[in-house]
Amino acid sequence: MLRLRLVRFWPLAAAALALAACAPAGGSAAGAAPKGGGSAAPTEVYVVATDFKFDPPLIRLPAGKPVTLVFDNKGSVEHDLHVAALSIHIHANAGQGAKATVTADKGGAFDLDCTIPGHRELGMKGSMVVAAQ
Ligand SMILES: [Cu+2]
Repeated sequence: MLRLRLVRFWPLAAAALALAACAPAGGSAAGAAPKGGGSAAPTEVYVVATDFKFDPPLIRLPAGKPVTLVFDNKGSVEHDLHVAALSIHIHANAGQGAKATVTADKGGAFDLDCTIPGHRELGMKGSMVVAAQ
């Protein structure tokens, strides 16, 4: 009996550690938001900006579902995440983060860039692909 319990405990502990490791570091949030909503809570999509690119450069969003875009600026200057076609514009100062919850209600591939002058030309551009999921 005891042996069986130990065997069952470890996969759970490993899963908890894996979840903790995936949590974003830094940012200004004092604590993690409570997750009481179950499947109703928006999915979070992480985008990192550095000088001068987006990681990943191609961001996929589900159509018609709320998604929280978490924009983490790890660069040494300000950056933003801008998708004109979807009215998305998230700005973050150097070393800071920002987030916005969006619902993309049309499918397709849309141009994404940073609107700080000169940054697009330096490589801060990509695509946001919206599709049914
Ligand atoms: Cu930029």
